[in-house]
Amino acid sequence: MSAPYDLWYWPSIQGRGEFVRLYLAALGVAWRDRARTGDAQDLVEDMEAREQGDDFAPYAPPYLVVREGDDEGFAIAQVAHILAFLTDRHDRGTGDLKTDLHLIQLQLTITDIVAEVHDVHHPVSGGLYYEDQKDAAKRAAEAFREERVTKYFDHFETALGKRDGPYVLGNEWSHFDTSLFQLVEGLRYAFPQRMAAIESAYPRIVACRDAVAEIEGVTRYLDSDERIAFNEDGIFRHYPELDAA
Ligand SMILES: N[C@@H](CCC(=O)N[C@@H](CS)C(=O)NCC(=O)O)C(=O)O
Repeated sequence: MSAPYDLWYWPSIQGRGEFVRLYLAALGVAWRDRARTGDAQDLVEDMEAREQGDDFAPYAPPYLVVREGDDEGFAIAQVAHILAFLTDRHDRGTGDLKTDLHLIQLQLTITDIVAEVHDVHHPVSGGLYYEDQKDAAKRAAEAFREERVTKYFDHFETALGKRDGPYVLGNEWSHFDTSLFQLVEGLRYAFPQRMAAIESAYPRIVACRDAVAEIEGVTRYLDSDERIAFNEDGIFRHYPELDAA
């Protein structure tokens, strides 16, 4: 299958790039993972070249580059923005602008919780090692476990209840659903005790996660070598000292 897109993201983690990979997989669209076929230095050099170029450049990965057609060379960053771009290009919009905007609103709320998950293990600064901010991380983890994750989950559970499910739009999956899948997977990895304690209160979220896993392209991707494992360099990290029921 020819690959109409280049995805640029750090090669050794799922990270934020995974939200884009899962949506591309669901769409049945191939991509080249450029820093995996090369290495992280290629990504650094590509970003530097774009920063010096004429176009507005990505601040940080992930970003997607169109490889063919009228838009060849166009580069777009920010997960929620990339997913909205792909939705338009691959005719996955609902045909109703307000609904499409509400889906992006939900996607941006996933961006928010993903940033909070990252800040649990890096509460002082992303520029410091976890080992240098462990005490603050413990406090951040407790607040995340006790208050934040349930507040976000209540919101997503309610959104999923607006239609019949299993997806937020009903029978048709969207970028919100593939990202919710990744959020649940990541949180199960990072906070297994907490997730085991709360999941039964969120049947629609779990049903949506299960339905996404059955989307043909997603199933194929999850079974492939391209889906690398979660690890402690990524956003969803399992530090046992940060988890509790
Ligand atoms: N809001 C952006 C965040 C992008 C981002 O923070 N990327 C991380 C990797 S997951 C990065 O390399 N950040 C470098 C930095 O913030 O200096 C998105 O959703 O794409």
